[in-house]
Amino acid sequence: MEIDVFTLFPEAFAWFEGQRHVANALRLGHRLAYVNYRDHTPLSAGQVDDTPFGGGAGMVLRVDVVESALRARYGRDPTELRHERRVIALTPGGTMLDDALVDELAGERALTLLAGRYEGFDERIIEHFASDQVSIGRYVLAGGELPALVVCDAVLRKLPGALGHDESALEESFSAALGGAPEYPHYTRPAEWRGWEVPDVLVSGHHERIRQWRLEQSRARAGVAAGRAARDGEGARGGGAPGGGAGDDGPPQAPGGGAGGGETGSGTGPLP
Ligand code: 6GU
Repeated sequence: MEIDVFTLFPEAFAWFEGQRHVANALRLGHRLAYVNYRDHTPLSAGQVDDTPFGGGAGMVLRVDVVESALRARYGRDPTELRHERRVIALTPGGTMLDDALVDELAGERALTLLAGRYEGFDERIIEHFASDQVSIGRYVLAGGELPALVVCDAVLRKLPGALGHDESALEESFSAALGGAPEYPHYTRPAEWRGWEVPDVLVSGHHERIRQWRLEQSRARAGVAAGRAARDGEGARGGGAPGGGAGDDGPPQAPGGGAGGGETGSGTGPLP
């Protein structure tokens, strides 16, 4: 996989390349490259943006500047590029990034990410150069660099060999292996801390019971997430849901579950 990030702040990505999964992916032959719009602007004094027609606050990234940067990188008319590779404009109103979209992007040979700054892109950039618009959430950030990092992180860790164990990305939150549900809770040593015990089943050595318990926990968390989403009147947010439900093995309640230790209750409803 080859990812080109177009940005005014390539230095924002230096730390990221030191992350283990990213370094692994690069070592395996995947590529990350940056193009600074400012290095290719046809305008004087490094100008890349301008005030919006019709008035209003902020500055808008210019279409001629982005065209020039894309031409410099790919040596052709950028309107043709999106038929050959995904050209993704990072915009707050774009398609919400989720695990399924990450999987889809991880299957591509090459990606181009366009990060904007200020008020965003001249609409003609999106209309004529981009194949997709992607958002990382319904809130506004000051620029596309953090979203570009999020996309790169999520995509690169899916590549075979990027994580320590190939399986680590298979059975994780929101994956197909868990039916799109959040992941089950994890525990490590010490087995008891301040009276907080690890669920018995996990130290039982019964692999099938452990597998069952984890599936139940994952499903219970999906129920909690769905309940929360229903109350919020919006799509599931998932992630880190306080797990309520205990399985048949009677482990202590998952964090936030409330009920006393060791109880084998099933109270898995959404929290108030
Ligand atoms: Cl992709 N860009 C910006 N500027 N803000 C965002 C976003 C993208 N996704 C969520 N907020």
